[in-house]
Amino acid sequence: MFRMICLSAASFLAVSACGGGDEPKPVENAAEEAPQPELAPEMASEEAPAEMEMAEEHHEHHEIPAPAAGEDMRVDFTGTDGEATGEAVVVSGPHGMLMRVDLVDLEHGFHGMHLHQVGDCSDFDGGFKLSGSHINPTGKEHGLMNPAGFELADIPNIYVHHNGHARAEIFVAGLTLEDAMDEDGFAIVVHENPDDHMTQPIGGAGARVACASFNVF
Ligand SMILES: [Cu+2]
Repeated sequence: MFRMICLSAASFLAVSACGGGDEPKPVENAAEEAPQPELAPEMASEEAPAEMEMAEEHHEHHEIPAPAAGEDMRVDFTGTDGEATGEAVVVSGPHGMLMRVDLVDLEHGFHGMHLHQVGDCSDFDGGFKLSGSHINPTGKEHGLMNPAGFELADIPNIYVHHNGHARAEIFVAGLTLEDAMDEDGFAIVVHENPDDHMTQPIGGAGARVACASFNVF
């Protein structure tokens, strides 16, 4: 999983930085060793798809690593078709919770993501309304950039690459996992559009497109 993150982030530039003894020859080195410079791009383009395929295979079989030591909770994201579309793992810390998300099959671009009040993502065909509204114990307005904000539910947007993948590690300051896990749990909800971090009530983020339910049912 770490390898996939590394490959994804590094794209085609610096495969060697990802380490690992079984790596194919780094693209940089291939370019240096090529007898004729004009051959290098060809070699690079031949190697890159193989790397991506291997990364895909790894994704099938490896869980996303927890973001820190400690007891973690991990659940799948559910998409609007009811199928698993990624994974979320959360670890509680003394000042809040640290979470990682790993999503697939989403539309390219930035997407709003929030913590919703209820750990129920069962109504995938009904817009994930059962996950309720945003966690907001301090009674603030929505929006990280709002002078009257923000809700503890509010977190930065995630970015989905052209291949539909998004990965992020996010720290939710002031909200521990124990607090979020009240009697009905909570959910991490991904929205259709970016959150502008200002507009009420959800920053213009639109429909709910993926939902990860944390609960004790
Ligand atoms: Cu939301």
